Amino acid sequence: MEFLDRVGIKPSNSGVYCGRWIEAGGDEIASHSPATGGEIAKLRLGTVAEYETTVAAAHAAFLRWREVPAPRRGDYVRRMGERLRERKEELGRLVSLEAGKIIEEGRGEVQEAIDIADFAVGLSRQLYGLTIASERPQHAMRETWHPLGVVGVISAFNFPAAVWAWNAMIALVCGDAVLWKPSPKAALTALAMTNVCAPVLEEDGFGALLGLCCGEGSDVGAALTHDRRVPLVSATGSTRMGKLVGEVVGARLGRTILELGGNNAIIVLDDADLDMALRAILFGAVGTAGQRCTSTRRLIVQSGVRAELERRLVDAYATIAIGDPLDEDTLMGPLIDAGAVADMQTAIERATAAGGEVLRGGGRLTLEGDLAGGHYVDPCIIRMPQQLDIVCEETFAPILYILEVSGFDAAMAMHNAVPQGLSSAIFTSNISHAERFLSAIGSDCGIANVNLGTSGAEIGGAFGGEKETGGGRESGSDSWKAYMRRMTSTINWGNELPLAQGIKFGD
Ligand code: UN1
Repeated sequence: MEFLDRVGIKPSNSGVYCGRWIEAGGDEIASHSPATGGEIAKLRLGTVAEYETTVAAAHAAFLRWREVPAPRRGDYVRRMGERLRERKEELGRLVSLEAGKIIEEGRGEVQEAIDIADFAVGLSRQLYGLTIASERPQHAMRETWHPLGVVGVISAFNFPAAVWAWNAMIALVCGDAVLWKPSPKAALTALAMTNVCAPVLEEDGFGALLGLCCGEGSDVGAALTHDRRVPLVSATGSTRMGKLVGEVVGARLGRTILELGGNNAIIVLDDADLDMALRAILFGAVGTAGQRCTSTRRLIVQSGVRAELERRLVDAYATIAIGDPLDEDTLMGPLIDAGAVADMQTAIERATAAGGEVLRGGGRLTLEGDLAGGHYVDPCIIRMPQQLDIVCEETFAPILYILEVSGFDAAMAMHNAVPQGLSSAIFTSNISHAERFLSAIGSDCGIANVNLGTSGAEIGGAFGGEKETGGGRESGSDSWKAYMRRMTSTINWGNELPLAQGIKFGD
């Protein structure tokens, strides 16, 4: 696989970078393709010892980086974006090979990293503070934003490149350093992203700003979350993991950005455009084999169109090409590993035991030839009598639960009655229902869409969700503020010392 060489992946690799690749002291693991089960390459994990080296180097680099003017920091990020453009195809192939998502989505993921780099470049000239009218004569007030320090990034297997880029590109222009602990299930992509981006910084001795320490959550992850040199930890993954991270970082009063589980629904009302709804549901529920945090897991459909939509979905599912994610014609690749296949089977068993009716799919698939060792499944549609416990949980697999409702109010109540609050969507041609869905009494999610699906957000908006999704926001809009510290300053340019609130003190 020659393309791996072009993004710096060798048969054996170190998983630790601190301005240069250093020898890692942990176990050597092999990264396997979920599509074939075959080994892609080996990498040696870091331990707490290498974590220490990496964080110390990142912190030292931060102390110099914070003095570089933000637009000049943006210029480094611009050059990273250019290098990502040059290596888009190779990186996209690696994402596809290692995470199992189809090649088109692999490319899309690298494009998402390029887009956020572009966004960050513009942002580097727009880290605006405020001026505030002072109540005191001859006084001025202002807010200034300053760099924070080393930002820890914990990323999941399913977006092994883009989610790091959301954090890293923004953190860099904000004047921070980054220390990345990727999922061991997709660590080669982390190596490759570092190989492509860090040389831009290395030229000026700033390579350690993009620290990388592949390792286990129990040692490297724990060291990172406990570390007072890391004022902000941005973590993407399960709610279980996020609660741990939140507790540990919260106990030292550090900051977190948590982007955790989703249980995203599409509501389809009787007046919806069913052609559009169908396409959105397919992309949301089957795309990335249901392994996005934004994947569509619930379809809440009004009685008048339930039967037709169900029929059309069952027909459409039957046409989905399942197979090698690197084949351009494939629409659904494998799940990440055998554990994910088992979790899907368990969820289906629980749903049927509770009265759910499988309308199609759900089984494990054994494909032929090279693909025989892959983790393939048949995407599943289950009609549920009610929103029972299993429907309230996030299962990272292509299971779509269908729930019938009588109208908008019932749909809305059901929609919000789950613990998670990431993404949501409604299909309707009724402007009143659409606007109510987006209003304070509508969707309780961080993302709410009208006449498009739950997944596939653009980078320009703030990304994240409420409730057990963790409340963090990453990527666009003003998410950058979480990566900086705010300073409020009052300047007295007169010759008196008036006190605020008109207080007289010994005058
Ligand atoms: C994730 O699954 O963790 O909105 C991120 C989307 C992508 C990002 C998903 N832009 O589906």
